[in-house]
Amino acid sequence: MTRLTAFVCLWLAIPLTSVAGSTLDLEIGPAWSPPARPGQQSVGVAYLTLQNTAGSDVVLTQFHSPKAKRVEVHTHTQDAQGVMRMEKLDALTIPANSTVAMKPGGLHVMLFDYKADVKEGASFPLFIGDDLGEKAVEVLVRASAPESAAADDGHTHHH
Ligand SMILES: [Cu+2]
Repeated sequence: MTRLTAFVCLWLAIPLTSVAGSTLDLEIGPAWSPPARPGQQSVGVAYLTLQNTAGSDVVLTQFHSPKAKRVEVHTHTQDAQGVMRMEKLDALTIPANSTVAMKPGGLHVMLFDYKADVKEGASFPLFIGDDLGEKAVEVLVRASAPESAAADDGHTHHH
């Protein structure tokens, strides 16, 4: 009887968390976006810190925001001529027990047909998700990375 109860609970738990959209097992660190510059209002960029404390990889495939018609994840790569180019990623993998920190010049979220009606100090929602669920992230509009974003970077050295 105990065994049957346990089985039923487990079976119920899976679809319920899925419906709630809480299956996305990620801790989101500071999310920020620099204010749009004059003449650049149609394209925005955002940086997130994504921490996966679970024992399995999280593969993000869904990105959207009411602030943009299209949201993509880009990486910067250097071509043979030394020119930095942006490359679209179809999926962003956050490996198990790892943190992926986006930053200027590296990984970033690109917002196309961006509605630049948010001023510095304001925020806007960004939705990220995998095949099972999604999560809303509040992106703060500010001129530079929050202190804690830099501190989360495992490569930061203090002097
Ligand atoms: Cu880009």
